[in-house]
Amino acid sequence: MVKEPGIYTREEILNQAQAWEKTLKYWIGRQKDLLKVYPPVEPQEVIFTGCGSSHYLSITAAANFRYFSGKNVRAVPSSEIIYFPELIFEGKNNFLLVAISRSGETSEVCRAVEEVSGKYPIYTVAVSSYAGSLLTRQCNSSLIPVGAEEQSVVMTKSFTTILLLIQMWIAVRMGNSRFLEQLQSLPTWGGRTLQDFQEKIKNFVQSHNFGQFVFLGGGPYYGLACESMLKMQEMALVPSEAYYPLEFRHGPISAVGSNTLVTYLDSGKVIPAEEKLLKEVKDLGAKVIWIGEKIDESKKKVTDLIFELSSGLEIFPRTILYLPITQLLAYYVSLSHGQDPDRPRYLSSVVKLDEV
Ligand code: F1P
Repeated sequence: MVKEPGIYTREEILNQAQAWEKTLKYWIGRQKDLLKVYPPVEPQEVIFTGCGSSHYLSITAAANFRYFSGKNVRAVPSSEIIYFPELIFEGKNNFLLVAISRSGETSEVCRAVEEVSGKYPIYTVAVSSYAGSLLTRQCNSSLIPVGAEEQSVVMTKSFTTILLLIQMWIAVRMGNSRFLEQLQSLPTWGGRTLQDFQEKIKNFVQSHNFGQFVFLGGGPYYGLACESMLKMQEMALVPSEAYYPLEFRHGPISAVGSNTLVTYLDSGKVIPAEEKLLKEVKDLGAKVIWIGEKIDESKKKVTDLIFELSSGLEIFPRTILYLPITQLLAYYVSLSHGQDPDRPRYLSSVVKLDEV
């Protein structure tokens, strides 16, 4: 029987709130175990690492960890840890290295952990959809979500569910009950939103013909803008870029035209220069999608499609709600270009490189 294009990806996007629910339920009952996932000596610096989607996940996870812990935290792609460890670890003590990988088998992330483990004072935590994967065996401890395994090559529900588990870990570790409480309301909200938004995205994509995609997000949303860019590249095989919003004003705006779709992930901070930027790209002929908690009247005038989350959640706990929308956008663009979102060209679900 011929497989329907994109069937796995669609299921994984639409049912991701179930994995959020399972993960929350499992780990809420095991908070003592979450507390144990931490170095015996307080770390001086925290590094998040991964490749591809898991690198973009690291960027957002690092912003969360920084905000709630006040520590020095950064995200570094795993290949940089292998080839430039001196730029990251030299001259400092007691690192916490959080290595993220859906498969737990990607060459660079496993190699990065192996490379630096004996050499520097590092405590390692693996975050993977699969218990027993190579990465989980290499690290001092691990965090495994529930129901985040995927059949599709591209990461969708695994991204949001792993991020949610990391947020739970941060909330428990930092003793932030307000953050933990807000995270627990995500599954109810996620299911409803996806149903409401799916048709809207499909109709919008089917009534336009875009050739260039831009995702803008700042603060904790920058990693999400990057991940949205990657989804578009992987599923639809089209040019796609991500920027901190005002960075787009410094050059990339020159390439905007009537076939450009700009998706703006609004953090909720009042930033008049960003609103002006949206107006400028619209005046240049681009279409603008707005995603955020609640839109101001003035911003409505500079957007073509609005996704109001109305979650009642603060800037960090509502993070994962932005992603199903951009995942569905990439999914429908992929189908409209005659691609199979489940099977991106030249890509496998695990990248194994003999040379690293
Ligand atoms: C990372 C990754 C994904 C990409 C594709 C290939 O995998 O590069 O970002 O979408 O699936 O693998 P992992 O280390 O998270 O398993």
